[in-house]
Amino acid sequence: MGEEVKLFGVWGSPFSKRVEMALKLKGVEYDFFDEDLQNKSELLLKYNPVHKKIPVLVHKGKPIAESAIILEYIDETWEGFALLPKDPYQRATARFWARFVEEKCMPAMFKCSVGTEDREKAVEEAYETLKLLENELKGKKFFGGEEIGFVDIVADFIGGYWLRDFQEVVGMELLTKEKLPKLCEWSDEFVNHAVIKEVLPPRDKLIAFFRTRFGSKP
Ligand SMILES: N[C@@H](CCC(=O)N[C@@H](CS)C(=O)NCC(=O)O)C(=O)O
Repeated sequence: MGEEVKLFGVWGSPFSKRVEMALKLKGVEYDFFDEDLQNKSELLLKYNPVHKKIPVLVHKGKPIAESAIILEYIDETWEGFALLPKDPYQRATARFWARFVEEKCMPAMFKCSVGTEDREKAVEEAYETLKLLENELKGKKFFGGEEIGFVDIVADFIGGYWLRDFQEVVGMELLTKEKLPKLCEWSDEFVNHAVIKEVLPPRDKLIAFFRTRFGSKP
């Protein structure tokens, strides 16, 4: 029977990919259920009746929602690769930056998909948040040091191809070597990481999705 791990997600969602990255890093096997968000399954609505969103992890029949919370659950449930550091201060620091990504960077980046007049301002605001993230990386390979961990995974939209391809499609310059060199280096490490590489969505499919959704360049 095994562990009975099910993940309700969407193939290209950075939120459900966070969960897949964590499961793969831990070496946990799972069944993936690709949801159609225009026509959500009965099971998704049953497992996440509050937000009705993916991802939902179902472990031994018990559902857990919200990707960052799922990551912590995975870290506490399975031994092996540690997503969060053991030291309480370092754990708190990792949670701080993960929340910063969630609450400041992600909304600022999503705002960049608006029309041109507002876009310049939105890109500037997003840049200010990413600059703080860049400073936090300092001389480190990943946010936690030499190994990939919690903050890197929560920041997958930035580190993975999502942001690079999104900015290409909407025609903005945000994550560039000139503007954010350390974040670019980190992003290269991230996409080339042996486990992450396997989990990232097919790039051509992602670009096609962004084109359909945001592609009408004014
Ligand atoms: N805070 C949530 C965000 C998840 C999220 O935004 N999921 C989107 C897809 S990427 C969703 O399910 N949207 C469906 C809806 O809003 O109806 C998390 O971290 O899990």
